[in-house]
Amino acid sequence: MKAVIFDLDGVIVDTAKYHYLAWSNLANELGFTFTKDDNELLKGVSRIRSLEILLSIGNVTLSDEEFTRYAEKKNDEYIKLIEQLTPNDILPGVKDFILRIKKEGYKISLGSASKNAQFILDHLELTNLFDAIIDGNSVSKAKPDPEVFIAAANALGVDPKNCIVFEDAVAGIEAGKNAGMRVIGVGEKDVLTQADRVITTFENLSLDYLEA
Ligand code: B16
Ligand code: MG
Repeated sequence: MKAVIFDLDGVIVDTAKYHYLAWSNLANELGFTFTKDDNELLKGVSRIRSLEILLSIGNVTLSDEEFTRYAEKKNDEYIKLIEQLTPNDILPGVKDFILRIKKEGYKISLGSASKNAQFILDHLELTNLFDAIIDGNSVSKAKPDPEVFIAAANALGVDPKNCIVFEDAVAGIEAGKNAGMRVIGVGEKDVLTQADRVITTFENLSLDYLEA
């Protein structure tokens, strides 16, 4: 049996702009500026680790209580923004690609760091297409640890070596390789150097590409 595991943010939909808006508002409140370049460091990274990185950029220390409160505040703002997501926000070619590989007998799973993955998939009306959904609520170790992808392979009952991962983040590509899977990067070749292959879009992506 063969399987394809999809990362969510940056692969199926791009909510990086909403994460950025919520994180930069938080930084402003704490008295520093958080730039778009800084935001690149948070892609594929868990919420808690993201806040740690943000605070180190601003040289800010918080008590545990404040830390939890700010993480919740950021998430509340992010959720308000992603409530507006609709199927029109699915990245070009993704849904068609999923439908084509399912027809070919591939099992499919989500492998995302986000605790909001289910909410996002529901808004995109994609939930029913997945045989398994593994997200930030089901795992404890963040990418580049392979836990999320191994859990996806286990949920599908597919050997990791027969799984192909689609990922947009450097940490996620490392996680896929650490899981013993083939990894296709979604984005720029010079950034995603550890991927077995890199694509820029799912539009007109041939299924032969998966077999090669
Ligand atoms: P949440 P992915 C990741 O999703 C995002 O890339 C990353 O920017 C975000 O911090 C992380 O989810 C956690 O998200 O706050 O919603 O739990 O790319 O792994 O699908
Ligand atoms: Mg991602």
